[in-house]
Amino acid sequence: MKYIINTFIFVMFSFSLFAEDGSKLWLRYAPSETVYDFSRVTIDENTPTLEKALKELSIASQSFTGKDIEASKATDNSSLIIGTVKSKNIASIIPAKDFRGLGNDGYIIQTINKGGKQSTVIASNTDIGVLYGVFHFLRLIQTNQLPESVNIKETPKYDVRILNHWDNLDGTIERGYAGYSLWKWNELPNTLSPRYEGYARANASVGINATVLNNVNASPQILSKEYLSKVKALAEIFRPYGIKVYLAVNFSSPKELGGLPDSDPLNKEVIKWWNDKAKEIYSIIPDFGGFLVKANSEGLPGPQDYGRTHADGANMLADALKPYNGIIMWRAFVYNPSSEDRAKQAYLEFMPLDGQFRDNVIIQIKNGPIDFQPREPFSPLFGAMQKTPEMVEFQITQEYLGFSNHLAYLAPLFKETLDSDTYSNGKGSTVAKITDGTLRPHQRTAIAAVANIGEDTNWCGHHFAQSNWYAFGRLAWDHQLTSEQIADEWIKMTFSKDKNFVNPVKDIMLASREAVVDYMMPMGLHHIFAFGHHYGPEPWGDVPNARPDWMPWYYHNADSIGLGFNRTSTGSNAVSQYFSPLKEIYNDPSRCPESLLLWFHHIPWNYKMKNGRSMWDELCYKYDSGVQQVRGFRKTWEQMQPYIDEQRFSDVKSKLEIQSKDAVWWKDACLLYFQTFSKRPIASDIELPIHKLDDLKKIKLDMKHHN
Ligand code: BDP
Repeated sequence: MKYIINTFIFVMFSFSLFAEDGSKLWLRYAPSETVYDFSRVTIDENTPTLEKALKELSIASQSFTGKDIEASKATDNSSLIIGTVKSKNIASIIPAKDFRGLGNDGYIIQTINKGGKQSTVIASNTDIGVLYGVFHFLRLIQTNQLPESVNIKETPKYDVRILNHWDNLDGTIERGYAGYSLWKWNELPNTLSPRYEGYARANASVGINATVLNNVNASPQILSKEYLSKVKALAEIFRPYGIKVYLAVNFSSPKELGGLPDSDPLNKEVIKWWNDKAKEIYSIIPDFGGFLVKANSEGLPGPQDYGRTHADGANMLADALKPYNGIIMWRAFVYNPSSEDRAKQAYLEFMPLDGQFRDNVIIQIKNGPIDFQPREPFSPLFGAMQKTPEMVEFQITQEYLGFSNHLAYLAPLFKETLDSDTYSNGKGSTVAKITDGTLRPHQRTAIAAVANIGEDTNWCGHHFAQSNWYAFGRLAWDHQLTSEQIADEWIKMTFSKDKNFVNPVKDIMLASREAVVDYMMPMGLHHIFAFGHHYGPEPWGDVPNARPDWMPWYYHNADSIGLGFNRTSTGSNAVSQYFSPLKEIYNDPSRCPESLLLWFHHIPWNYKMKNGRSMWDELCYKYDSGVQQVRGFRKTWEQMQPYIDEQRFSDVKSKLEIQSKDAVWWKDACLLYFQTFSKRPIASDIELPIHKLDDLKKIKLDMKHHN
């Protein structure tokens, strides 16, 4: 009997090596033959963060080699020496001047030779810097990149590297596709899910140091005493991992929660209410980060309800948080149903306020002027506000890129924005350099992204969606990393280091975002999604009495002549919001990048593209190419079975099947619908539509859980 039990345990154990559910993310620390032994660690300090650093080394060492670490204060015989500038051991090795310029989060990783023995030193000004250094060191090992001798000095490009959770207090997530919220508000603060720490650890491993816990469409309740005690519990778990908590606030909180007659930012009682609230928050969460605010946008309250400006509103909150070093991230995502092109509205609203904001306000601007579309030009507000700190908001959750069903690696999208030249301070004024302080030094720089994390076992719904969380963190740390480098390290840590797996999968990832653009909205088309849930195509969409700026026809403008939104000087003149020479380039169809042609121009169906095809034919080829690419991804993935665990292999496989069907759905819906205007045949050498337009128009998805 004993024998049988043992065998059973053995079988279970070996099986678990092969069945992976994705819950470990990129922190699997897969056993490997070529592992550097770092089991003897020297450390002569003790802080909660350094304990986490040791814990991480222990998890990794056990997983790599089965050997736990031994920590001691003495340096003899040690393979790894870690500590801050305050450590005696570190001070005897690294000269004080080397710490200059490392700031709070930067670190040094260096190989030293002592008495003929080689060890690695990880040092920083602060304990959190040491933790980041430890994660970097472990990443080098996991990706087989640890050289004989290292000499690394790293500092992050942005001060605040923040996730925005659109999590509601009832546990649902707006635009969340990985199940319900991680935050169990009804259990907090008494029951603490182990996933809270897992979340903090994963963020710290990529350098994310801040989080907004709740939806920008904020409930005033989040500021109640009851909820603040729950927030405090989370903040305490996150703190050793260097993560500060922020909250999204509802501008009407003084009225809704505080019972005041209004929430006018110039009303003394309202000001007092916020001051008192700030005091209360900081008394229980001393390192609280600040507020994120969506105001006067999509029906939410704001200062304009009282005839005040966005600056009046933001400054009032900024003053309340200033004594505690808190910041206000004030969103520029504002637009109203009006005769003005939606793409122009944020700029028109905010430009006159440039210079009026307090220095602890940062304007948070979505990467494009509309709304997280598969492709948009960068928002013209970047660089335009000369006297106001600006930050980018990306969307990691795939609201407009196939939810957690489609494989879309978003580093290329993030980088496209960050690398865009705004020309605001002459050539080379990229969005990255405007926002990271290079061209415009500001007190604090920041970068945000809407998270795709939920309670699903694999955190993000699709195994590959984890790469977007990872990529955002890595780019927030260093936007000069290439999409390829990031994909490479992520694949090696998450799946396998075998080049027969890494290379083809990397090719899939790098092509994936453009494939989505091709089968959904090529050539600058945008916002032709199904109403409300934004999953499938609905270019014909026309909901009675709905706002025109929520309707696909508002954006695509298909007619008998052509397709696209005329934003040139003869149209809405949105091009005028860009600096020269961009405004002239975008204004001229022959110079405008073809990837943005229909964003800026209404183009005739027979317009000749650079490759000689008519615009209509090119549209057909683009849609078809999107479909063919996804088919290719599927084929490649089929070959990947031998390299990874069965569970993740088949999970991804079935998602790719959905994506492949969806791509055909998109192509057929868009081409058949636009054909009713172009009256031209589908290009003869592409795959012909398999659906009928009338049938496609009948599809109504039940997306209750997806808002
Ligand atoms: C849009 C989403 C909506 C968000 C809004 C926002 O559809 O759910 O509330 O953006 O960013 O993309 O505020």
